[in-house]
Order: sequence, then C-alpha cells, then structure tokens
Amino acid sequence: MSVQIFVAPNAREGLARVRRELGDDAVVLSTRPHPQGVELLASAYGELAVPAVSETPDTAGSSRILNELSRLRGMLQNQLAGFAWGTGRRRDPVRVALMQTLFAAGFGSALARTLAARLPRGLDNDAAQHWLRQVLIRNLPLLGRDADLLARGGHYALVGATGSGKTTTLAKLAARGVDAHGAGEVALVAADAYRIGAAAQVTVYADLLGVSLHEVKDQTQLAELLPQLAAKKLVLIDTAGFAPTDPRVRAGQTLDTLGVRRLLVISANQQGAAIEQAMTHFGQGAAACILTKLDETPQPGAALDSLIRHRLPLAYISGGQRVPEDLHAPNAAYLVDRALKGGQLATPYALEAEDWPLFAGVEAERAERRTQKGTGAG
Ligand SMILES: Nc1nc2c(ncn2[C@@H]2O[C@H](COP(=O)(O)OP(=O)(O)OP(=O)(O)O)[C@@H](O)[C@H]2O)c(=O)[nH]1
Ligand SMILES: [Mg+2]
Repeated sequence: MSVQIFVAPNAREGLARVRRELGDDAVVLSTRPHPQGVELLASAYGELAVPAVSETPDTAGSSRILNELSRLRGMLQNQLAGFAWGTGRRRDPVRVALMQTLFAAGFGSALARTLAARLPRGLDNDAAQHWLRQVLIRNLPLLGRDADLLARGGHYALVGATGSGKTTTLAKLAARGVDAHGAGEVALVAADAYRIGAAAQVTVYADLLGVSLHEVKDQTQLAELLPQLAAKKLVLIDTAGFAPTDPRVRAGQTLDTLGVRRLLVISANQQGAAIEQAMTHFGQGAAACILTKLDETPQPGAALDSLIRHRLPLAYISGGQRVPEDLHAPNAAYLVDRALKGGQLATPYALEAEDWPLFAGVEAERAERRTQKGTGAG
C-alpha cells in the first residue's frame, strides 16, 4: 500500500488533488494543519483493497479497517460540505434562505436552484420571500375561467394512479354538470373493467344524479359508444387506476384519438417522486390536472412544483370526500401560501439547523454527478 502526502492551501483543494492523482475512490487517512494550509495523508482505494483479499487471511480485520477508512472519508466529506455551506451562507444569506424555504416546503432541488438563480440582487430577506411568493403564484398554471371545462362541455376521461380520487371527482364534476346543463345533458361512462365493483360505484352516482350510465369493457366499445352520446353536452368517463409505470397506461393516451380529453387526477398527499411519476406517465397530452386530497396534504409543495415544471394547468382542487361540495376552482395565492406554510410544520422529517450542511453536501454531490453525466465524464 503506497501512502502519499498532499499539501494544499485548504482541505477542499487538497481533496480535489487527492482525487485527481489517486482517483475518485482515494481514501484520505488523516488530515492535519500545515504551515501552508493543510496536509492530507491519502492512498488509492484499490491499493488498500487488493492486499486485504489476496495477502491477508484476516479478511474480517481488513474489512473493519476499510469500513473505518470509509467512515473517516465520509466524515471529511461532510466537513467539507459544512465549510461550503457556511461559506455560501456568509456570501449570499438571502439566496440560501430562499432555497431553505423551498426545500422545507417540499419543493424540489431543480426548481429551488432555478428560482434562487433568478432572485434579483440586493433584496433583503423579507423582500426575497415576498418575491418568491409572487413568482410561485405567477408561475402556477391555472385553467382560466373562460376555459371552464364544465361550461364548455365535451368528452372527458379521468385518468391517474390507483386510488387518486378519479371516480369521486367524476361524481363531483357530474353534479356540477347537472347544475349547469340539466341531468338530460350529462352522461357517465364506466370504463374501469379491472376493479371489482368499479362500475357499481359509478352506477350509484348516476342514479343519485339522475343521469344516464353506460358501461364499456374496452376502447373498441368506447369508440362505438361515443357517437351515440354526441348530443350530450357533457360526457364523463371513469377509467381504471394503474400504477404510473404499468404498460396499460399507454392505452389511456389513445383516448385522444377518440376526441376524448384527459383530465389527470393526482392526489397531492404523495411523496414528490410519486407525483412526478404520475405526471410523467399520465400527464403527457392531458388537458388539465385536478389535485385531490389536499385536506390530507400537510405539504402540497411537491405537487405545486410538479405542476409548475410540467406547465400542466390546474382545473380543480379537491379537499374532501363529500360529493359534490368538496371540489373548488383553484386559487394560486391560497395554494402557494399553504405550501409555504407547510414548510414551517414541525415534523420528524423537517431539517434542523445542524442538518442543513449535510443536506447541502448531498445535494452538491448529486448536482456534481448530474454535471459529470451531462458532460459525459466519469
Ligand atoms: N380525504 C379525501 N379523500 C378523497 C378525496 N378524493 C377522493 N377521496 C377518497 O379516496 C378514496 C379513493 O377514491 P376513488 O374516487 O375511488 O379513487 P379512484 O382513483 O377512482 O380509485 P381506483 O378506481 O381504485 O383507481 C375514496 O375513499 C374517496 O372517498 C379528497 O379530496 N380528500
Ligand atoms: Mg375509480
């Protein structure tokens, strides 16, 4: 095992040199102050690992050493992240506070970095937070009143992940359609042939509202049915829920060729990655989005983040199970205020002051990996 000594003006540069000369997996064995900055004792990881397997029978002891070394390496990296965080905060505290606000509220790194980069210079903290609120409100895409789905009528299918609230929302929309156009002008189509009891659920709502109900088993039957409903002002189609990655999701996209506009139903109370998956797999070409379960969503930031990045207009929000009461036109200021307030909640998942440097380190590492991928390096 060859151990090398590196002297650098600071630990960050030292570590960069170690990586440059010994590779990304180099292990830093120790650091100590040096008249010219800092001295690092380091070795290439491979040089440590090979003798441990081939020359030393005591593999348990060797792996203990390797574990210890990698723990030390992790500690050093975290310390460096801490330095970087401290420096960033000293240099640009307002921008860092803005990103903290967004992260705490459940917004993702991509949007947080974009907004932080666009923050006008010279604002104090209050002005920056005010700016952030305004920018979020302005960028949250809402379906305008003139494009009101129910007033215009048409053929709509509610699509989305299992249990997102498609059928309940369909009933709420149908009730409003009846208020606007009369029961004779509204038809419901039960097109969920997968879940037992799915058609029965729609039948109950159709009976309660006094509107006509039609059942189809597949898209061929739907294609045959739709021309018969051409005279209806509003046709609402209930589809089966699938996991976003299920290949059957693609069948939903063919609804477009039948002149059916898709409304993506997303329950806001999911983790950001699940919302993103639903948005990516169901959302392409959808006419609008409906956010449900806001009453069960302490931090709607992730859902708003996804809408802003995908530019999918929000048509309605739902905050409860009651049909038809719990369906509302969205109000951007209300939603943004709720999201930002969500960031102040004390939960076991909220970051404490001492967690931020570690978080910043992880984020910086992710960004570095993304950059390396983008440039084809590494
Ligand atoms: N709290 C709350 N519950 C809701 C909301 N919307 C729907 N639900 C409930 O969520 C559950 C699932 O709703 P459904 O409408 O059956 O969902 P779905 O998307 O049709 O489900 P699948 O057809 O099985 O994919 C039901 O218990 C609804 O009452 C809402 O806005 N808030
Ligand atoms: Mg359903």
